[in-house]
Amino acid sequence: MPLNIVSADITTLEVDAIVNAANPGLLGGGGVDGAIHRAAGPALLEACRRLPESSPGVRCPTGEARITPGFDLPARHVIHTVGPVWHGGTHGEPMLLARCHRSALRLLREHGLRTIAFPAISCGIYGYPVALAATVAVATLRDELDHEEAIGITLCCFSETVRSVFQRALDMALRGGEPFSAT
Ligand code: AR6
Repeated sequence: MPLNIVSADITTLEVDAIVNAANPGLLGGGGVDGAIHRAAGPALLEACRRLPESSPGVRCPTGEARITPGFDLPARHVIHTVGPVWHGGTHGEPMLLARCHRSALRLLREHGLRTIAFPAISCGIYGYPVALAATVAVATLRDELDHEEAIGITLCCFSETVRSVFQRALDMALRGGEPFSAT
């Protein structure tokens, strides 16, 4: 199945799982996290509250993922992951962002699910430059698709501007080039 890039509100997508760009507490927040909680209804917060803490206040460390039902969403499940906060790129941000995508796909497979939509993890409040995040997301997801053809992945961007950046990263990856070289 292909890797699709769309411009949409992720809470409207009818897929097996949408990914939430959450924070380690998993008790909601702004951005896509807030939108998902509003659309899923209060049962989502209760489900998140029931997830065990690995340390005080931490239900999902950066780079890991947790799954809950989707409740009132058209998506059957929500896979919550926590992207890295951008600190200039020298604090393991690309590795952690790649790990988010891999962790979410691992949960998808473990639950026998087939279709998943990702937002632009870390590209909002967490400040990751969109072009750099797009390169990591596209490379990681294409690598995963090489090993698992039976899943369908949608990259769901919240604006046409962000969608075009992700599309460019994918086009360049398909051509085997550097996505944002100076030339
Ligand atoms: N559908 C799709 N994408 C969306 C939507 C939506 N409904 N709403 C926003 N985006 P952000 P982060 C885009 O800030 O950077 C929260 O408070 C948005 O335009 O949601 O990982 C969490 O609790 C951007 O491109 O997530 C954390 O504290 C992308 O989603 C923190 O924000 C990600 O932006 C996580 O920050």
